[in-house]
Amino acid sequence: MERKDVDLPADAPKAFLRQQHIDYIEQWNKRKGEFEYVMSEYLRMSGLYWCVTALELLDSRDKLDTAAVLKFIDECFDDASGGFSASQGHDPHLLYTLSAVQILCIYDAMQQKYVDGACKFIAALQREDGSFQGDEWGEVDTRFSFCALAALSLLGKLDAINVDAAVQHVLRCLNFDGGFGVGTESESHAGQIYCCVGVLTIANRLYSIDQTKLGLWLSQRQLERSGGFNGRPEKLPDVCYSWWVLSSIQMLQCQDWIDADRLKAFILACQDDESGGFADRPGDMVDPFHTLFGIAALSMLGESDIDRVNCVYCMPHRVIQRLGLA
Ligand code: GRG
Repeated sequence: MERKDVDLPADAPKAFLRQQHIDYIEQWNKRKGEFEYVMSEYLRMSGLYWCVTALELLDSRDKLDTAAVLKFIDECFDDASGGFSASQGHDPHLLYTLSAVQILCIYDAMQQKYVDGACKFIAALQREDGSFQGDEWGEVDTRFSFCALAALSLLGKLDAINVDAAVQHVLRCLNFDGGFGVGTESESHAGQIYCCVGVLTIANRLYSIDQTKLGLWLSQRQLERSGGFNGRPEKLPDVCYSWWVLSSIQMLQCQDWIDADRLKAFILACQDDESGGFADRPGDMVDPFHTLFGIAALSMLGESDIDRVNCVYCMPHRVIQRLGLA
């Protein structure tokens, strides 16, 4: 049976458009009054992390005002809980606490109050069964387990939580097909797999799963016509899965099980050669989310114009080395 897929347009970009992407991200952060920018306020801190990381990987930190970024992060820090919010006046959440910690690590601008706050905030969100809720309202998701372990390991403070219980929860979310979902008995999904494999990697517990079975499921995400990855069976390819799938494959060390050249051709075809930036699929609208994950995946594929990305943290590898984590 033919799988859902797309064809790459004959005139789609075939080379990496480095300067256009730098310009696109620089412009995006100047569009403060525009509809799209305003509508993404609820995830601004992560949006900033996507932009900062993409620019770092392109060696272009100067395109963002570092002082303004650090001021924004400080304004999103909640003294009472110790967490960070998406934007000023919003509630703190694990998703944005990880993004803030990542940016602070990239800029080497950590402060003791942030370390103490983040430890307190994250520890308070671990539940008895080892899982994590994202905020005080109680939603539980394997994404939040990753946010907790990634942020604390970047801070050198994994001892603030019960790591073994966190691992046990992730292992309870393992499915018969070798993958992981949002929680127990949830469909395997490449984004959640990245999070769970990330948790197991940070906790040094990858040996607890069948890595061959999972590597096979991940390699089956590559589609025949386009060469791109989907996030689960019977879905269309999307450039962000180039990151979620390939980084997981790297952590499992089975890179040879996919066709890297065809994946690269798909990712390059998702670039917009007029505006810069990447879209989910060729010809669609670009955005900072797909732009970071397109660039980061190309870095893993060895694109020479991009700095090396770390496959666990999605940050420049040199930063992870500076922190003594690689
Ligand atoms: C530091 C890189 C990094 C991440 C932090 C938030 C997080 C941890 C990870 C998110 C992982 C995830 C769930 C990614 C998937 C995002 C996405 C494109 C979801 C869309 O899912 P569906 O099911 O789309 O709507 P499909 O592709 O299945 O049609």
